[in-house]
Amino acid sequence: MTIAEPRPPSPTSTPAPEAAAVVPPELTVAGDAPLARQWEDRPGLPGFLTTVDHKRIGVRYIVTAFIFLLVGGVEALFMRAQLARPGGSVLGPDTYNQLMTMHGTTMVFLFNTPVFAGFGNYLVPLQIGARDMAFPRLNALSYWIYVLSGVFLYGSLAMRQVPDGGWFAYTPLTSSAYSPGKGMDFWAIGVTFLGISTTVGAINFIVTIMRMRAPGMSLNRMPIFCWGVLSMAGMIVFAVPSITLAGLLLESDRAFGMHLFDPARGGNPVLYQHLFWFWGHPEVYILFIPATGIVSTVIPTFAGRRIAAYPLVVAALVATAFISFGLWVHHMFATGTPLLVASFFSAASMIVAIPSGVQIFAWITTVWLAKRVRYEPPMLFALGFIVIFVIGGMTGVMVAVVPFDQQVTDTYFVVAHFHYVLIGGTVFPAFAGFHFWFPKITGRMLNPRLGRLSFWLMFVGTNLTIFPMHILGLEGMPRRVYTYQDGLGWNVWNMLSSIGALILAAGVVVAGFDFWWAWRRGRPAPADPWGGDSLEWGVPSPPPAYNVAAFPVVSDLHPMWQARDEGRLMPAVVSVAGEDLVEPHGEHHRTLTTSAIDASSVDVSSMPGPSHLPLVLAVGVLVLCVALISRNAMVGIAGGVLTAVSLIRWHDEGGEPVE
Ligand code: HEM
Ligand SMILES: [Cu+2]
Repeated sequence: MTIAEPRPPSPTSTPAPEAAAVVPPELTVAGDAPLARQWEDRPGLPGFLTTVDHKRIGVRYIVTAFIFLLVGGVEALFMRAQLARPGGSVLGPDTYNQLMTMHGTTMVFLFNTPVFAGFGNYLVPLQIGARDMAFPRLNALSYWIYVLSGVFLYGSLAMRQVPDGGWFAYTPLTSSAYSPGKGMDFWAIGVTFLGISTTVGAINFIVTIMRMRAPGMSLNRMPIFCWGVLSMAGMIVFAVPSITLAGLLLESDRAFGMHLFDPARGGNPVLYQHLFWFWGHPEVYILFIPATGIVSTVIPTFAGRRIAAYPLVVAALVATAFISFGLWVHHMFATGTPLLVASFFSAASMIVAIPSGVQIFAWITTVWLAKRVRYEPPMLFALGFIVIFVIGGMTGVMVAVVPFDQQVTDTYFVVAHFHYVLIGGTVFPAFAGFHFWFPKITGRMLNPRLGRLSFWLMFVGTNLTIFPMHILGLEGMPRRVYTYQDGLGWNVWNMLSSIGALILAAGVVVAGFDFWWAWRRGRPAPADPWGGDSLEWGVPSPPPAYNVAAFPVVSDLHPMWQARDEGRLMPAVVSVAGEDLVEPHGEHHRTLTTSAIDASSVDVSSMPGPSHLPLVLAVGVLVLCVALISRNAMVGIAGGVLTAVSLIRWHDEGGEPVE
């Protein structure tokens, strides 16, 4: 392995001044170099459809998820318009049930999980100093299946068969006896279809993080965001099979007359709840953990100092990932769960607050000890997250108490609780991430004044929308009602909540405008606008298709700060076993693989390039889903052929060779 020792930047390559200060010129090469030519996609639509570039796939995930956030937000606004006054006539009961179901399903499945897959996709290879994800074609497949499962779910609108049984689709309500139309088939098949994407993505993250970190980046030098993504991915591998099974079994009952959930014929409807929530509860941490990874990246950057207690914060992340698999029955305290069983899950539901507390104190300590804190928009969203999430966390401990939960289950108190932890715990960190990495992704700066305006509108809007729901719940307002009578003392709180929803929506619109405008006309961004500590700030904004020409050698948890503090450039690997990594030969995309724990032993691995097969395979599976909904054998055969042919071709092309 040849390491290029730090030396002054060569006059030829003119990287941005900041980059020149800390990264050897070998980390980037001139635009027309063979490496750049080898990694760049074909221009236009062919490149768009065949790319396997993690950055392009990451951006697609983020943009698509943002669009679904807007869709879910509009659905919520309609519900709030209906509930603003008693006896509302904006929506009828069926439409309300459809909007409520699609809102919950869209926000959790199509916005929240994918937005963090998007951040992970874009950032993990850059933060670990790799050129791509371990399985680039699988990566493309996971995106195509994600977007096509969203198209499939919303295809139900075109068929006027919209899912209406609630986002957790409990039986017997969602059995074909009580939900005769195709709506809940769309839900069950759509969720199962999407599960393929999430699982494939998770496996990709685990292998990438464990085998492709830069030389020297041992696990205790890995950025916290990557720990967040690794924990998220590990949880997905164990949790998603449960929701996949719930969806498949529900569809078997509905489409093939099975009776797994029908008590009259030996089935058990509570089994469905166990399968759903064995995924459902870890799911909220599958969202929360990468979100905390973003917060643990943003807060130290704007506090200008290392995070307090890094090892404890990492341990807290991993502990949360494990403990969260022991909580799911707290969603079922009112289903006749024996008290002894319930008390175990109640205790576990309180224990899980401890690692979250550790992280919150680490963030507060980091800010507390900072010499100077910069309250830029990313930092505001990160601090807003702490305030809103702590309120949600406190009501979480309340509903973990069995007798209290039995009082408030299925009321607006629970709706308030999960919106505080979901909006506070995931939407605010996502917006911190949007503002923090927008310059890196687009090469342009956002407008900080619009950023601050959007933050305050979202912060005030969230609290005004959701806080009154606690009071409504304590006053007995059940969830999932499309209207309510006058004179129950619920009018003011509902009106406040609806006004709050408008303010929150205005904040999201201001942010959307800021992103759209800056992407086209924003001030050019340097490689490192914030003074970040991890490797993504060492490459230009936006990064070249190959990310790094030479692979940085890492010897600190904060490589960019270390190079800056020591006023020297970072050494980097330029060849291994005589194989030149900067001036590559042959077609295959080359990257480094390193050993799992301490990233000491280094090897070169090659990955296949762009391909249309991931898209074709995803379309094949979509056609199979359509065949299931339409019960059409011909469509089924077409989908089967498309899927089989693309799988065989993929295999013949050698799939994902990692030597
Ligand atoms: C943007 C502001 C939001 C507003 C105004 C809002 C409002 C609402 C309302 C009014 C309901 C229906 C409650 C009922 O009838 O029982 C609801 C349900 C729900 N919301 Fe939101 N929501 C928002 C954001 C979110 C976000 C960001 C998420 C998740 C990430 C989310 C997840 C859910 C879920 C899972 C349900 C339950 C649906 C069901 O009962 O089937 N919401 N929301
Ligand atoms: Cu839970």
